[in-house]
Amino acid sequence: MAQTIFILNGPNLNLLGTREPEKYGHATLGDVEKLCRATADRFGLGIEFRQSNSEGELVDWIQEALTIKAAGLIINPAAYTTTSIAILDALMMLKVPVIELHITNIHARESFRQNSYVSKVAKAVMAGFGTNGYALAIAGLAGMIGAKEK
Ligand code: CA2
Repeated sequence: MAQTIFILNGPNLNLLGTREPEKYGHATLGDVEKLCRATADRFGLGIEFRQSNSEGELVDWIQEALTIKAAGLIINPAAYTTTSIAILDALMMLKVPVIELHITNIHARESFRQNSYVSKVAKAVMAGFGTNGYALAIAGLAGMIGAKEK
């Protein structure tokens, strides 16, 4: 059976492609989901691609990833990156690789975006590649979990 990876997106990312295209590009979250499906498929991986504006729902989904024995998890925690100990605690329970992803290079932006709780448990961090970073993160995660390109 195909291994499944979770790709979680935090608050306001549902508006991707509709605001600040100079920072975040023109792709919508629907476009990003398609990119992720196509990329994961190359590696024979299934995906659960989700977005929530609610911290608790993101925590529930991380716990679900644990329950269904997901093979790995990619998260763009958005503003919860620097505030959510609840998300950090949930991620700490996972035994599989966690990849933190940001569309922009948070280290070149305001200092308040740079102190990430999620980085404390992330096996790798992807930042600044625009929405193409999602495809790069899937390829990197595939390598970590031994999923070979078809
Ligand atoms: O660069 C990233 O991916 C961020 O995680 C995006 C977050 C920001 O708080 C982080 O510091 C960096 C913001 C998400 C807002 O999403 C929108 C993007 C485009 C248009 C509207 C909302």
